[in-house]
Amino acid sequence: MTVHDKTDEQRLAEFEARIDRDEKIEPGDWMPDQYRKSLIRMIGQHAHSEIVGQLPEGKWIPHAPGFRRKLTLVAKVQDEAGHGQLLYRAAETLGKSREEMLEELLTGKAKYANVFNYPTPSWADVGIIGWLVDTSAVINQTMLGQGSYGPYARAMKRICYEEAFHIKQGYDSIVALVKGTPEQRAMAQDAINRWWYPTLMMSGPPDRISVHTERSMRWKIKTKTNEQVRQEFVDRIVPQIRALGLDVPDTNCYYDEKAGHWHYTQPDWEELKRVINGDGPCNAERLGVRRKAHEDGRWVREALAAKHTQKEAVA
Ligand code: BYC
Repeated sequence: MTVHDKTDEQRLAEFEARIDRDEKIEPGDWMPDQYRKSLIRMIGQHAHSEIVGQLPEGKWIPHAPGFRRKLTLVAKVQDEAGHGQLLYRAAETLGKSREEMLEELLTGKAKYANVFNYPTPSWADVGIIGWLVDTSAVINQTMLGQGSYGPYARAMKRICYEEAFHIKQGYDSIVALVKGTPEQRAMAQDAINRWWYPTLMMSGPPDRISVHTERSMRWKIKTKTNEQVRQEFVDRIVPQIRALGLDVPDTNCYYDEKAGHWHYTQPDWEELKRVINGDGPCNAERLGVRRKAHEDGRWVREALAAKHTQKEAVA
């Protein structure tokens, strides 16, 4: 019997057996349509998050306090662009073109991480994104690195390595503020107050209302649920915040001895829905900047395409 003689049920059973054995699925392998679609959706959204995610911090590059902070921030923002490239490439292996994905981002059809639709009015926001947002991202992406699709899992390993460095740069700049003047310490606290709930939301809606978790867990697209990832984030970050003498902006956040976890107040899930569907404080601004950058870069893409055509004609 060749692979072509098999029924869809047989193929699905073999595919699921491979997943159960923790084998990686590679681009040319048979996979259920829904597995392919789910990965394209998730990797595409992830790529968009890296690209749009450059903007809230990037706007601080000209205003970074000092040469060393500026250099580090430029490198971090460039890393995020690189992650976007890696991820678009990983999604392309599943059959969707980068142009289609970018079109969906620019027309507002595709989602990207909620957190990047919040403003960054102070320098402390840059530190908090590096420290809190990247910690949440690394916990999630370490989990995704155990996932079943080879190209995505491998991209995660490289990305997590760089994100771990981003956490250090964010933490380091917050430590500098905490050790500074009372005004600087207040800036750090104010940034935590504003980013706490959006960062909690970053791990996704609660498991009871998450649409994709069940199937994604079955096929190891995700290897932990949204709530497991969020709890890991809270357990890691709360002691760090308190160790710096800062407050978690949740009066009902306490260590639950019996559960062995930090208890926290649930975010406003209606806010997450609004923000990811286009109605957050900065959605219009972020997409506006992306659209302009896309237009500004058109001549480069056209010049490259012309050069390519010319080479083919000569050959
Ligand atoms: N933001 O069924 P659910 C970074 C959507 S960037 C936006 O739970 P799933 C960085 C979800 O997509 C790293 N949308 O979904 C960069 C779905 O919508 P659709 C960002 C969200 O997929 C620069 C619907 O809500 N990380 O580190 O099982 C500077 C239902 O949700 C969000 C990634 O992108 C959200 N927070 O789980 C600094 C990781 N939550 O498609 C840092 C990859 C939910 O049905 N993505 N939605 O219309 C994932 O791990 C998963 O997609 C999620 C959601 C955990 C986010």
